[in-house]
Amino acid sequence: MPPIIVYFLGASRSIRIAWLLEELGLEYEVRGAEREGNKAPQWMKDEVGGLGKFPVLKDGEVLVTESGCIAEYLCDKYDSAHRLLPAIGDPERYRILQWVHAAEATFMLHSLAILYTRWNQPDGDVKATEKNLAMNVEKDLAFFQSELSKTPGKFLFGDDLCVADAMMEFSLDFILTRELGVKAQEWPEVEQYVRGCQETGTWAKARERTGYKL
Ligand SMILES: N[C@@H](CCC(=O)N[C@@H](CS)C(=O)NCC(=O)O)C(=O)O
Repeated sequence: MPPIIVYFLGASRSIRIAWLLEELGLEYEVRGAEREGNKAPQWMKDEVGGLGKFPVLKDGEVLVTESGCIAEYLCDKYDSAHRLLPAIGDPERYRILQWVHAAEATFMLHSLAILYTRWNQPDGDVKATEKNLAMNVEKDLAFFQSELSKTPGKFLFGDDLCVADAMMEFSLDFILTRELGVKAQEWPEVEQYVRGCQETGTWAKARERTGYKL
C-alpha cells in the first residue's frame, strides 16, 4: 500500500489530522505548504480537486475531505480497539461525535464569523458587530468549560485522549490565539485544556513533522 498522504496547509485545521495519525501510530507522508495570501497554493488544490480546502487525506485510492469526516474515517478504519472512538451503536460514541461536529459546525462557525468581519468590513463598525458575534463564542466556551469541569481528567472524557480532543484542540486554540470573541473575560480552564493537549507527545510529534504554527 502507498503511504497515507495528508495534504497539510500551514497554520490550519490540518494539525488535527497529523495529530490523529500520530496517535494511531500510522506511517504518513506530509504534502503541503504555507498559505499564499491567505489561500492554499494552486498546486495543492490541483492535486486533490474538489473544493480545494484542507486538510485532505489520501489513503490509497480513497480521498477524504472535511477534517471531521477524516477523523471519523481514520478511527473507523484504524482504531480497531476503539480507543479514540467507541463502536457504532455505543451511546458514548455519539457523546464524542457531538464534539467532532461541534468543533467545526459550532465553534469554528461562530469564531470565523468574527474573523471574516474583520477581513471583509474594514470600514464598517467592526467593534459593534464583533461584540454581538462574541456572544455566541462566549456561550460556546462557557458550555465547553462546564462540560470539562465534569471530567475527572485533563481531556474532555477523562485522562485518555479521544477523537473529540483531536478536533476541539484546534478550534479552541484558534479562538484564543486570534482573540475571536474572548476579550470580555478570561478562559483559564480552556487555556489549560489546550496546553494539556499540546503537551501530549503525539501532538508535539505532529507539530515537528509538519512545521505547524498557528
Ligand atoms: N470544514 C472544513 C474547513 C476546511 C477549510 O476551510 N480549510 C481552510 C484552512 S483551515 C483552507 O483550506 N483554506 C485554503 C483556501 O481557501 O484556499 C474542514 O474541517 O476541513
